[in-house]
Amino acid sequence: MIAMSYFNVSIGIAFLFTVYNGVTLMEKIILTAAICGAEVTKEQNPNVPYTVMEIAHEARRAFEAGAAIIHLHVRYDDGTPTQDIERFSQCIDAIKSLCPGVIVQPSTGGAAGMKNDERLQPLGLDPEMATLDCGTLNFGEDDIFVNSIATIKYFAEKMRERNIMPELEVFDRSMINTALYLYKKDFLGTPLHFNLVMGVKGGIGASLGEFSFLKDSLPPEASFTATGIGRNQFNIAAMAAVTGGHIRVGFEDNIYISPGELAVSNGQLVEKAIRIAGELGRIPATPDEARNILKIRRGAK
Ligand code: KMH
Ligand code: ZN
Repeated sequence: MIAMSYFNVSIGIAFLFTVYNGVTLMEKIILTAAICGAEVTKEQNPNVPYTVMEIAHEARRAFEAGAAIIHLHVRYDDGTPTQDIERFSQCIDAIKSLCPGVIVQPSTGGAAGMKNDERLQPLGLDPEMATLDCGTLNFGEDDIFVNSIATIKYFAEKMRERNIMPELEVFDRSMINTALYLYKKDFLGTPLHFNLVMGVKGGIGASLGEFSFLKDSLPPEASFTATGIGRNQFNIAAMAAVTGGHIRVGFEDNIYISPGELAVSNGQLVEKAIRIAGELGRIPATPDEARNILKIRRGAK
């Protein structure tokens, strides 16, 4: 009797893990590490990297922990965010030498207030992927992150010209509408890959209901990563893991390993996300597996 119910429970769990929402969950999960960001400072967490070597070593810690993608902002040595192509080039070279094969995904968001062509500079290095922010929102207390539809079209064209895969950053439901509008107008091709960024002050929250709402708004064939800001980081990671999504963690989004305890590195955040995903039946993808899952081309810088 006990053996029978154990058997039934096992079958039930296997079924759940296999067919939830038509997705096979016993599958690889892509970990993205957003190691630096443009806003977070050493005053908030002294382990936030600024210099080229600090950025490269933080990338390595994340890579060794299992990150396949490094979402990259860069700073000058005093912490000022920059989209300068030279600085990106130095950081990408240093990251690639310490993290062989890793996918580097430069930000084209930069910091709020930067001009469009300033933000686009890292595309000149022909990365495999880059972010494409799909709308305007209040960003924290004081800033507005401006992305008009004309701007998004301009960025999408620049990425297409260079065969760079956009990761579609959506901070709210309306931005999915905008992305799908741009797809319909042929500014974006398939496959569509989204990053659901949840919990920015000014954007959508990070509750289970909001996560389901955003996820269920995606086209079924699209892939997605989910990013929870601040205390939402690991809740959102778990939600992504059980629904067939991928996970982003890192200092850009959260500086704590647990409430009140600062993280010592991006690697520690990646390790925790992988531990959670592992308990839920997901295995971290290598960079090459991530390239296959996302169908991104090989051979770019
Ligand atoms: N720093 C934010 C204003 C991105 O990387 O594409 C925008 C941002 C998004 O971080
Ligand atoms: Zn970013």
